Amino acid sequence: MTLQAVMGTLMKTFDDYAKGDGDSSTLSKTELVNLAQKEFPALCQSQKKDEILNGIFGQMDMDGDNKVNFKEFVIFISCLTIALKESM
Ligand SMILES: [Ca+2]
Repeated sequence: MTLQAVMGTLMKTFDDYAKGDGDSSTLSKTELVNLAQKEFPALCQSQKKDEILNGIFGQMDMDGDNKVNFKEFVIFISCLTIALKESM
């Protein structure tokens, strides 16, 4: 897979989950939970998943408007990727 394909996957994944409600340009908390359940199943098996997901949503929503836009989504995925590499 090329890096360009990875970027396309990021865009498509965001769009697929963001269109769950009337506003397809942002992820609501419900849409983020749906995304996490399908894309990060191991996380959602944790008994603390509600606490974890609330914390993640708060960290992703950098401007505090209670929605996650594409820029906030990509910045968070990048930070998560850095943390994953550092944990290896
Ligand atoms: Ca936001």
